[in-house]
Amino acid sequence: MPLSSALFLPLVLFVSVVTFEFSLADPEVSSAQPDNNVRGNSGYITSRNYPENYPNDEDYEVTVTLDQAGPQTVELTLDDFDVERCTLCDCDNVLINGDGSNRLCGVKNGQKISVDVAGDTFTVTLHTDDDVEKRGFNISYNVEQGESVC
Ligand SMILES: *[C@@H]1O[C@H](CO)[C@@H](O)[C@H](O)[C@H]1NC(C)=O
Ligand SMILES: [Ca+2]
Ligand SMILES: [Ca+2]
Repeated sequence: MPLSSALFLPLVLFVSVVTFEFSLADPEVSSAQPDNNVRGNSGYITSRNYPENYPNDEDYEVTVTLDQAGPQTVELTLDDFDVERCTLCDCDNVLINGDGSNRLCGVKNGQKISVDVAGDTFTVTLHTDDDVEKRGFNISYNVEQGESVC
């Protein structure tokens, strides 16, 4: 029937254009990827895409869940750490437990940081601005001391 095919053809064109746009958009949704979560009393915390460069314009939060609640001390070692450096770490920066008094940036291989953890989780957040992507980090951690409660 001429009328129904006249309606059908534009519909097919419309659907294929929409499908094409979705497949084009797909690889660009990096900020929609889930954040990385880590479990256990020791392990590694890495930035997105490590050892490839991290992306611009995001807050990437890794939540580490330990085997028990605290209070306890966790030792972090910055085994590999390369984050864009600006004065006061205002460009890209890493916060442990959201603690703005201890912003990390620059190249800091081998540095150790002790973190007091009250509960059973802590977070490592990488904030990035709109340019200069670096490799990011591979941080090892282990629970150093737990307070045994009798
Ligand atoms: C982080 O470093 C450890 C120790 O060198 C290594 O085994 C691990 O594969 C690294 N993680 C990534 C994602 O490269
Ligand atoms: Ca920048
Ligand atoms: Ca940057």
